[in-house]
Amino acid sequence: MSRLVVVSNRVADPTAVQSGGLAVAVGDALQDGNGIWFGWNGEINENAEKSGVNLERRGGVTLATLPLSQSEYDTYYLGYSNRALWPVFHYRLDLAEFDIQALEGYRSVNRRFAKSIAALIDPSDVVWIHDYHLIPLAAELRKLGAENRIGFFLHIPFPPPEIIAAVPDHGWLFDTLHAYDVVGFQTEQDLSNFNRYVEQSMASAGPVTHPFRNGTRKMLAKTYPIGIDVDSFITMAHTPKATERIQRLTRGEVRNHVIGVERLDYSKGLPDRFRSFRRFLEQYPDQRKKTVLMQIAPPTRGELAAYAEIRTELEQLSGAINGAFGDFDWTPVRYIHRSVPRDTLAALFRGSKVGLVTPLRDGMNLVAKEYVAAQEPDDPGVLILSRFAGAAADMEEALIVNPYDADEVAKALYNAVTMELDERLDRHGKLLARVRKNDIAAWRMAFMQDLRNPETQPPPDQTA
Ligand code: GDG
Repeated sequence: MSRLVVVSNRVADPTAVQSGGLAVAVGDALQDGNGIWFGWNGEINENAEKSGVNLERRGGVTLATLPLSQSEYDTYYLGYSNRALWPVFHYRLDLAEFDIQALEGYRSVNRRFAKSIAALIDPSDVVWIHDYHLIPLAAELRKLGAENRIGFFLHIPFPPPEIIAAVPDHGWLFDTLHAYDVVGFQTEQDLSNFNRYVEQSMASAGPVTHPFRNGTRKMLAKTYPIGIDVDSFITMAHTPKATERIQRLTRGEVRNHVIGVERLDYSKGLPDRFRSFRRFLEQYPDQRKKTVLMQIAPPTRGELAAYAEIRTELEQLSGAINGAFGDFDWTPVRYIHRSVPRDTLAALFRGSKVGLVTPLRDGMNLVAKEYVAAQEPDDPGVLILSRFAGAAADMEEALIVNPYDADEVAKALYNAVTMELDERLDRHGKLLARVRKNDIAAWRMAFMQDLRNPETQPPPDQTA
C-alpha cells in the first residue's frame, strides 16, 4: 500500500501517554502504511527559513519537522491563523483582525511547507492535511507538480458565506480548496455552509453535488464527524488511582460536582457558563453548598489580546461568585488555569455528576464524548451540551442548551442534579452507543477510504 503523509501545524509524539485522541488516531493511521507526519516542531529559530527538515523515527512513524522563524510565527501562526481565521471560522467577526503582512506570512509558510513536503514524497504517496493553518497547502503542492491524492480535514466549523464575505481575499483562500481530492467537515451544517459558499462564488446555476468538478480537478466534500478512543478513555477513568481520586473529591458534603474542561478560548463560552452557574445559585438556593463547579481551563495563545481579556474576565467572574455565595466551608467555583494530566481529567469526569459543555461555537467538542465515556454505566452523570457544538448533532440525549441563555442553562443544571436514575441510565446508554459508533477509528477509516479510493472521483464526462 502507498505511504500516508499526514501534515498538521504541530506534530505530536504518537507514543506519548498524555497524547490526545487526534495524535493517537493520526499515529494509528500512519502505522498502517509506514507513514510520515510532517509539521512545525514548536520551536522558533532565527535560521528557520534556511533550516532543513529533521527526520526522526517514533513508534513506527517518521516525524518530519521544521522550526518557524519569529516573523513566521507572528504572521502565519498568530497573525493570520489565529487573529483572522480562528475568529472568522467561529463566527466572531468582531474579534477578527486582517493584516496584509499576516496574510503574506501565511502564504509563505504554506509555500515553504509545500517545498519541503514535495522533496519528501513519492508520486504514489497519499497526503492528509489538517486544519485552518494549512488550507492553501495542496494548491502549493500542485504548483510544484504533485499529482498525489491529497485530502483536507477542517477540525473547526465552516461559517456561512455571509460571514466569509468579510474576509479580504477570501476568493483566493477558498479557491485553493479545489486543489484537494477530498475535503472533510465535522457536521452537515459545515458542509452546507461550504456548498452555499461554492454556489455563490461560482454563480452556480443550482445546488452543488459531490464529487464536484472545478476545471480539470474533481473534489469530494463530505462530513466525517471526529470521535474519541472510547475504550482507552474508559480504562483511564477506571484505574485504582482514578478511583482513589474520586473518593477524595467526593468525601465532603458537596453532592453535585459539575465539571467543565477546555482550553481558555473565547469560543468555549466560559464567561457565559460562569454567569449561568451564578444564575443557578440565585434561582435554586436549596442547591447551594451541595454543588460545586470545577472549571479546568489551561492557557492557550496567551500572546493574543482576546485571550488575555477573557482570562481577566473569568478571574473576576469566579471571584465575584465565590465572594457573593461562598462560605467558610464551601467554595462554589473552583477555577484551575493550568493543564491537568489526562488520567486526572478522566477521573474527574467519572466523579462529576454533571458535564457542563457549553461552547458558543465548536467544530465537534471531544470533551462531551470523553465525559460520556468516563461515566459509571450503572450510575451515570448527565451531560449538558451547547446546541452550537458540532457534537450536538448526534448527542441528542444530552440536555441540549442555548449557552447564551443563562436561565435555560441554570434550569438544565437543576434538571441534571435532580434527575432520577432511570432517566440518567436511559440517556447515558443511548449516548454511549453513539459515541462508540462514531469513534476515532471510524472517523479515520471513513476519511482514508475516500482518500485512497479514486472511485470517489466522478466519471470523466460529469460536470458540475
Ligand atoms: C479542535 C476543535 C474539535 C483539555 N484540557 C486539558 C486537556 N484537554 C483535552 C480534552 C480534549 C482536547 O483537549 C480538546 O478537544 P476539543 O475537541 O474539546 O477542543 P479543541 O482543542 O478546540 O479542538 C474541536 C477538535 O479540534 C477535534 O477535531 O472537536 O471542535 O476546536 O481531548 O480532554 N487535556 C489534558 N489536560 C488539560 O488540561 N491532558
